[in-house]
Amino acid sequence: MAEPTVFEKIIAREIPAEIVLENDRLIAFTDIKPQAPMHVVVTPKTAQYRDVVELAAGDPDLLAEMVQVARAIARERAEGDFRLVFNTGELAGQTVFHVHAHVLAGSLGEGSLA
Ligand code: DGP
Repeated sequence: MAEPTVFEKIIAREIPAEIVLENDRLIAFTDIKPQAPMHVVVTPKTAQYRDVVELAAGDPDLLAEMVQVARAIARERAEGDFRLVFNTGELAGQTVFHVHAHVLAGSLGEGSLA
């Protein structure tokens, strides 16, 4: 068995996080290193998929649900418009290999990428 990632520890309440939404399949919490006025991470509770490519192939409905949840959070916590970033692979900045979306909203600064 692989070592649990930090997200699995958040899901298991082993480490604290500001949880903004949770249902039976997904959890969303504020990012510890925010890169926009609103920066929330949305991630499946299952640790089965390491990145969005695996998730899209294995459970496209769950990926679609992540997008809907991102929209709901951006409507509730910001003005509704948002960016969705899936860092995919180490060279692209992925550090936690448990698929997750960064939901970013607010003033992002010129040309910034999370
Ligand atoms: P990525 O680099 O795309 O794999 O994104 C991982 C994100 O997870 C990064 O923006 C920081 C965030 N993160 C890492 N550890 C913690 C933590 O313990 N709590 C919270 N809330 N976020 C974390």
